[in-house]
Amino acid sequence: MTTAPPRPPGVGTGVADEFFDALTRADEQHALDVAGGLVAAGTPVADVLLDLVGPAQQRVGLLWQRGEWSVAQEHAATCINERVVAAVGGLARGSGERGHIVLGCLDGEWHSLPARIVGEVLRQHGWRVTFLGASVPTAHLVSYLHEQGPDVVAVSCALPVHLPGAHRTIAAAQRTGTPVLAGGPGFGADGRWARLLGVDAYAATATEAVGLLDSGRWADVPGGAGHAAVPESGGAEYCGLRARRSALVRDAVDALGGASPLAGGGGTLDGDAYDDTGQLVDFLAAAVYLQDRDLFLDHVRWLGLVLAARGVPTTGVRTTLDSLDAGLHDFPFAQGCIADARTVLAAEVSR
Ligand code: B12
Repeated sequence: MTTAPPRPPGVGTGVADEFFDALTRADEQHALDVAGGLVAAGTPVADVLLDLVGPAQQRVGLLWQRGEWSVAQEHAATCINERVVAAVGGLARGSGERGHIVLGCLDGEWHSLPARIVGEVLRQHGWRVTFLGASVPTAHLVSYLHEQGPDVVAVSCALPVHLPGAHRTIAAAQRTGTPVLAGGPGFGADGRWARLLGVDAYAATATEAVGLLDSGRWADVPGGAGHAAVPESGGAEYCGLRARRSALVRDAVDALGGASPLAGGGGTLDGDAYDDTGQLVDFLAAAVYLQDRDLFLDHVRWLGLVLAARGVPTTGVRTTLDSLDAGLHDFPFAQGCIADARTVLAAEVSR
């Protein structure tokens, strides 16, 4: 009778807590030791990345969202995790024999760590991965695809505000003959926006991506196979909104006397008035582009949560919405989004 080999240790709650505690204290060495210790004990590198580092990063985000961690604490933890991913990833050699994947973040997208984790996991599973990092300009990505001729280009998106730009990137990449794999929460929880933009495939997780790439059954992906359901121009209302962007932002900032819509006493969230207002307008534009009110409403709901956590009233956001409403009186879809956003904010406030 043969005995089954011992199961490699998984990432238990105790280890995860110890790791998170090290991030909380910004103790880089201890975090590296915990992650490296797991690999030394036989835990696969991919499990350490997906079950230890990934969830810890998400927890960091939640603590920042709730106002319990400062931006500096979040940055420190993220920098440590970037080192952990590099160190742990370097402990195992990938064969690279399955094919070549070029992976990067969409133009304007600075959340590079999620993509980095995905890249390492794919590498562990035998793919040669060229990681292009954060915010890759479309034209440069396309030239690179022409030069390198990879089997797949994978794009990561954390914030749906980048989706109008993503559409151009996806279409341009496909014109080079390279199939596009999309992933990240910015494409919608179920990847529905990725499909609207006509990606060849979408995977919610690195593990799903490994299975999909290994199977080679790209055409079986529901709604995939490179047919966009929205026009690449975004339609007339989107074009009009983009053309009016500067005026919309200027009028909204004037309506608040030069303050950010996120200002109001908390002091930990509000940045530049023009940047904060511009971001709200860009989320609205992305919702108009995809003709999906939820894209804007999710963002407004999130804003309500972050402001409430800091005791900041939503007055600034509401004044901004009023100003956008006036500036977009002839834009029916945007008006619907703004009307629903007021309801969403009111519901958050009365909670
Ligand atoms: C670290 C971080 C940052 C860092 C990023 C540094 C870096 N080098 O990556 C910095 C400081 C730059 C940053 C900036 C911002 N951030 Co930020 N950030 C985060 C944080 C805390 C962690 C991100 C992360 O690494 N997550 C962990 C990974 C493992 O999870 P994941 O993203 O879901 O990725 C997995 C899957 O989705 C999938 N996947 C991802 N990509 C791909 C790609 C492919 C091809 C496939 C197959 C799979 C796949 O696999 C991944 C691995 O398991 C998140 C919180 C969170 N919940 O994620 C906020 C978060 C994403 N950020 C947020 C915000 C608002 C911002 C800013 C707008 C803040 C500001 N006002 O400036 C800016 C925007 C910058 C920009 N233009 O991109 C919000 C977004 C809320 C929203 N939906 O609107 C979040 C959710 C924080 C929060 N809880 O409120 N951020």
